[in-house]
Amino acid sequence: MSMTKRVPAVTVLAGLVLAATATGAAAEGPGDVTLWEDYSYTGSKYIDYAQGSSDADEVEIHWWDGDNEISSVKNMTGKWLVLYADDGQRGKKVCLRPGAMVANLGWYGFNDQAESLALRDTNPCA
Ligand SMILES: [Ca+2]
Ligand SMILES: [Ca+2]
Repeated sequence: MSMTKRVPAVTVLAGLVLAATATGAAAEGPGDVTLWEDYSYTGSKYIDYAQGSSDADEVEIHWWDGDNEISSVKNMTGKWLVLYADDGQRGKKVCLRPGAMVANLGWYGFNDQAESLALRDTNPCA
């Protein structure tokens, strides 16, 4: 009967989720913000930040490894991802909705511009 088949399937799925959480190393997983040097999620992965890893969810992109180089982004968090053109969450910004995947930040006029980022509960660009 179908009910007996569903139970193990759910158990396996829960196990996978727990395993991913336990390792903490799953790239681009739920809760992660990932920034790449090149278009379409390629090149150096300069930022792979797990939501909640810092108190204010504010991240400084390294001046040498990432500033003015970021071209694609995945926001796998439940928050708005804000990219700033200057260090310290300042300057021109672009706001990407929860779950946003942007293969080319040029679509937002923001290719090779980000120097810092933050996660926010509401859209600060609205
Ligand atoms: Ca680039
Ligand atoms: Ca920076």
